Amino acid sequence: MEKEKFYITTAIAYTSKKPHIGNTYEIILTDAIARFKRLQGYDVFFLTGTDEHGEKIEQLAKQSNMEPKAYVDIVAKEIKDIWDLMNTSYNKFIRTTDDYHEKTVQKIFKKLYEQGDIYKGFYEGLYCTPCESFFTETQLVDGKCPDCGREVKPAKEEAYFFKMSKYQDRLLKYIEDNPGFIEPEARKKEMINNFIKPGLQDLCVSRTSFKWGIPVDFDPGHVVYVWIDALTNYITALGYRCDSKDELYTKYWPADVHVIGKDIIRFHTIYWPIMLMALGEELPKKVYGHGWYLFGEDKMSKSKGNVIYADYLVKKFGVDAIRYYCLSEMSFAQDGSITYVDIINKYNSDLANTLGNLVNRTVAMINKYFEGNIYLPTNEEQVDIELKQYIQDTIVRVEENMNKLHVSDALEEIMNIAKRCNKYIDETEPWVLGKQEDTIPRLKTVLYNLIEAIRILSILLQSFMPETAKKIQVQINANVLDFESIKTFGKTEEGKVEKPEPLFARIDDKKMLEEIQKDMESEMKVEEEKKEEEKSNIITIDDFEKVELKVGQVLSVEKVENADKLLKLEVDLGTETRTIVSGIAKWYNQDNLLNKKIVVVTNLKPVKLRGIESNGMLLAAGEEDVKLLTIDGDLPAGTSIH
Ligand code: ME8
Repeated sequence: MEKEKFYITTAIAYTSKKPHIGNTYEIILTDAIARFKRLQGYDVFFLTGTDEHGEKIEQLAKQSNMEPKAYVDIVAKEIKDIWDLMNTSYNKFIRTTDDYHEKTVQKIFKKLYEQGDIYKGFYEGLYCTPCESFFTETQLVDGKCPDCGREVKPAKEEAYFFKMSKYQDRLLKYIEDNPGFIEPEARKKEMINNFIKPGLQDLCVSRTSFKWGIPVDFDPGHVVYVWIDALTNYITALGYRCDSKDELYTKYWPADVHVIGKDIIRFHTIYWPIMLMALGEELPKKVYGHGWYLFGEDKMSKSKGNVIYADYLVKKFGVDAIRYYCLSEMSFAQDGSITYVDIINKYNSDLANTLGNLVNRTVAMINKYFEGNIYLPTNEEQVDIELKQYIQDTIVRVEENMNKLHVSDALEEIMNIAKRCNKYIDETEPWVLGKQEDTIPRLKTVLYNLIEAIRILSILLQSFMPETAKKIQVQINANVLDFESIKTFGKTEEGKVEKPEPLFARIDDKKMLEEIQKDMESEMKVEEEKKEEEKSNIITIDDFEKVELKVGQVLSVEKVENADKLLKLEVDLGTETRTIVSGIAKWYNQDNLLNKKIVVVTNLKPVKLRGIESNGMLLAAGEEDVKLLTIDGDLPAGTSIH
């Protein structure tokens, strides 16, 4: 029978800077869902990638003295390396600078323009550069950007717009007809009541104020503004080419779920479906906006120095411990909190004490009593029936939770199997059974039940902690590993376990926190040294080239009334004459200045001195005795100096 398809995506991460643990949570979450679906027998396609255009990225590249493409190449690699480090099983990593994506976006833009969904106009509003978004006055929070809380500035530019309102009734109907489309439910009401019902604003879809974007091919100067470029990744990655469609697209589209953060729900549940309607394509089945990880109670921010990165956490705690923490500490539709103390506590209680201990004790007892041999069970007691029932019920609850995307609840249920098994050990007291010959058959049964429970647990765990699940399966030599096999208790056959290997060594919390403190201090030192370096007066050639210098010839010299030090000069700059006010009256006058060829800074912001606008600056040397810089030889006025 052909497998049912399941297409799942993450948001594509901005290549503005290295992703923090919050962004990393999203790929781990999506990975757990994708792996679980594969386990359930679906044919899964899991897409992730990077969002690489925009003004902010252009600015950041400039600050690093780099071309935007060279800059995004570095950050995209950093992102991909972290996704790989976290052992995520994506099928494709798309970059919005990929050639096929750029070409398709141009075709899409043109098609929408030609069919009248996009028109040209002017955009005026309050603009937030980091978020690359315009806002109206009423959308601001305390006069600042509602998304990031930073300053906004008034801006106006020629731009193309997407007529959103044309599709709003159809969108509303789709949302109402498909109750599972927007998750969580509360955000659905917000989208309907705050955005769709009051009437959708047209969306600005091109920009002229920066260059780093996909060019609108029929109107040079315009680049496609971020959302058409970014959202369409979900279809271009599958081979949607506007005028043709690859097999992959026909097979996997529409998406079964777009997993994204709560801040971009509006873009995915309003603009994206409307773009698809305009293209005549099917809409995604579900958009799930997860919560955000906070550092304790605070939003993570570099300036607050509370940004946590996944690679550092992995170095300290290991990949699976971090996957486990991230997946279990954020409940469905809520925000989560992350602190080093909480990670250590959870690691010690859940991973070292509950899970690690269970596997270790069980494997150690089988080695101790039966030289590693697993024997089939012989006699069943009430405690065994209860254990089996508990496990069967739990499997159902895990599946139900995963189908609802209640991932942390599913994981908690799985961990409860380990707790329940530890309780079973207390109830059956294998160390007592091992003392007498006549209870040995019972001991064999108890240890069999534990190994079988651990096998089931490891299969359920593999979507969340793949490496740990594998390690467990290797230790117990489990070879029946399919999902169906866990639905009947007792698939383990006679066999042997390996020697016990601890899965998670307990962490000394005091020592670990001291280490982290030290690491943070040395990182802060490096940051400070970097800042000091930036503050020092070394400049790059690019900095120097910002100053525009030209040869100027003095055409007239006048004293400024009531100002002993100032002279007003008219200076010929070849294509124009400028008025420059300069404080050189003590050393210069008409006689020694007229017709002189001097050096002028021509791109300085004009200033008013004694009511006269001075438009440029002369270069001179000395404090007590001042001499103007002149030209050695003859060059025409206006010659640029470099
Ligand atoms: O939004 N906790 O990219 P991005 C959890 N390029 N999730 C968080 C988070 C936190 N503290 N901070 C951010 C973009 N995220 C766009 C997406 S999709 C076509 C374009 C989530 O790098 C955020 O909500 O800023 C988003 O889903 C993802 O990380 C990438 O964020």
